[in-house]
Amino acid sequence: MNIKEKVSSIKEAFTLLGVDESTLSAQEKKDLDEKGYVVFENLINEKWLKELKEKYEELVAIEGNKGGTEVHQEVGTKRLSNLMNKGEVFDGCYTHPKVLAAIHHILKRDFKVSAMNGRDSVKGHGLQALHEDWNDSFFEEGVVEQDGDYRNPNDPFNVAISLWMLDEFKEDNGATRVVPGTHLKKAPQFCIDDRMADHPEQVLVTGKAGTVVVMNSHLWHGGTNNISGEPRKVLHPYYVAREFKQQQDQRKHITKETYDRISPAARYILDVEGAF
Ligand SMILES: O=C(O)CCC(=O)C(=O)O
Repeated sequence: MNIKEKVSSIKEAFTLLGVDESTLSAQEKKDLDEKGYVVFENLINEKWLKELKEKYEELVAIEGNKGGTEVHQEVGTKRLSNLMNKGEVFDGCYTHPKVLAAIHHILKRDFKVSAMNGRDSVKGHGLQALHEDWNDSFFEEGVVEQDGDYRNPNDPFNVAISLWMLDEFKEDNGATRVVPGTHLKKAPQFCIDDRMADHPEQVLVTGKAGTVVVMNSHLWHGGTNNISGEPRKVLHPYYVAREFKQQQDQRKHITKETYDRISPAARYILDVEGAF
């Protein structure tokens, strides 16, 4: 296929990006199925890591208290959004073959980017309620009938996320907590009373800078309190099954500069083909 041709399925995008059945090992697939997440160590090389960190800091300095406004702001947290339009350095994150293979293993069908945000909690902040990332905002108004959960346990999974650690995630700087296996349960608000409290089965996902975690977003998870105040910058390329709404309308936000720079496969994954 010519590199400039239009891509019309995730299968075609995968062929162009070099994703196939062997991209994930059997153990990686098992982790996703059973624990609900998989850890890829050293996925970001040193040079790229440095560039990503520098760009993150540069954007935080430029955007100040406006950071994250395109999608979401959070007290005590330096957030960024719309990163696909804020630097070529981010192009390789949401199109990384290993990440895409893991996302497809979770969603098992055609999908697209939902949003690409960044998050860095400051000292004494960052604790989030245990949550899953699936809620009624993904449906057109009036479509969802709330019956105690937003997803039937027999339905396929709808959302998945990758966590790109730009700093080391430690026990005391606000690493993400997860409760392994809970992607197979109902959402936490229907199962536990105090979602801010530690959960007896929670695990802190720690890792060196350069580690990437792919997580089923129906897994119960959340940021923890940054006690030490050391930075814990993370990027969140986040995906949704193609039939649902994106957290950030990519077609509305895509700039001509980004559109012209990225590949047809990337345009398909952002769902912006024909925007210009
Ligand atoms: O950055 C993290 O540790 C997780 C963030 C998260 O789950 C969220 O913002 O919804």
